[in-house]
Amino acid sequence: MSPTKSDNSVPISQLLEFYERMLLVREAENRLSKLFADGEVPGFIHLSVGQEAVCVGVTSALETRDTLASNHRGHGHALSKGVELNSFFLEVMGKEEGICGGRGGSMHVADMSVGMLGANGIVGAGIPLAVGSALAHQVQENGAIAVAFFGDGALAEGVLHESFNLAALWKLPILFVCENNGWSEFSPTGRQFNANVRELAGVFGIPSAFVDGDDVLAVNEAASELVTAIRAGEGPYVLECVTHRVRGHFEGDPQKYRAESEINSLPDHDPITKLETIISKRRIPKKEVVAIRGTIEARINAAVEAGRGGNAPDFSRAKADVYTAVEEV
Ligand SMILES: Cc1ncc(C[n+]2csc(CCOP(=O)(O)OP(=O)(O)O)c2C)c(N)n1
Ligand SMILES: [Mg+2]
Repeated sequence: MSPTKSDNSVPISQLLEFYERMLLVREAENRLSKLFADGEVPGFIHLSVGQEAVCVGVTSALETRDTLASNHRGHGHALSKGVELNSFFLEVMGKEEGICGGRGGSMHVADMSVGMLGANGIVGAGIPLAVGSALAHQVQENGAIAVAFFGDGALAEGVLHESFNLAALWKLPILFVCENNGWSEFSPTGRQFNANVRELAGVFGIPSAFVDGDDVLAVNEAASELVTAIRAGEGPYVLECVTHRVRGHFEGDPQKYRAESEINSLPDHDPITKLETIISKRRIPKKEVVAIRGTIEARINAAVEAGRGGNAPDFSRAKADVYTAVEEV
């Protein structure tokens, strides 16, 4: 992997676009946190606050035709892949008008029209879905690639090892993105996996790269390079992004297992603050940043109102979209 481009070589329009895209994820999740605390979101939610540079950096290197499979911490993956904001809020708030009819909620947001194959509550389970999607792209020769997002908690899952094997064996067009935030629920990574993801990839002959997952420019540069190689037919790659989970494992988690010093150091890693520093060094007028903040806030206010205005799913339709009629033979 070549060294990261200097901040000065990234066009201002691109910096502002990254900023807007990360802010959308951050503010959507901050609002969901409040809605959850107020009882307006059913089920559990897992926020990716602090990890926005990974989803935005990677998806900015993708096209709509590319597909993405996510995990339980998937709001950023969904929004940055292009799931429409109002439909997203309607879904997470459990409403019939949501993108999955309000039946999926936070951990099952999916939208095939933008290549979002779905969030997933089972650790590791999105990975083989992305492998299957990559196989479909290969068979159809459609030029698209698949991306699997997973956390360090998926590293010890057998399904990841099987997925690496098949992807390498069949030279599938897939990028495996490990969001390594050092925690798997309440356990540090080292307590449940005795290697690291790049060593594991190497065993299967899959090349890998490693980036600071709190630096959107570094993530995007690395992802763009790997996506180009994968699209050119080189087969799978692994991208490990080291990042930081700011909130608890789930909303409401008191995080007693985490050292105070670690919690206190989290603001130093904030990817949005880091980008703001770069933006201010480039002398971009502050009013441009303020305008972006205003636009995001207005969009989120509208999405929350849309979510509140939606209807609860009709229980009589609970089995809809689960079974399909089979023709008699
Ligand atoms: C197969 C399976 N085992 C255990 C769980 C319980 N569980 C939910 S999230 C999680 C930790 C996931 O950690 P990681 O993949 O690193 O993602 P992060 O929460 O750090 O984003 C666990 C063990 C589960 N959902 N599925
Ligand atoms: Mg983790």
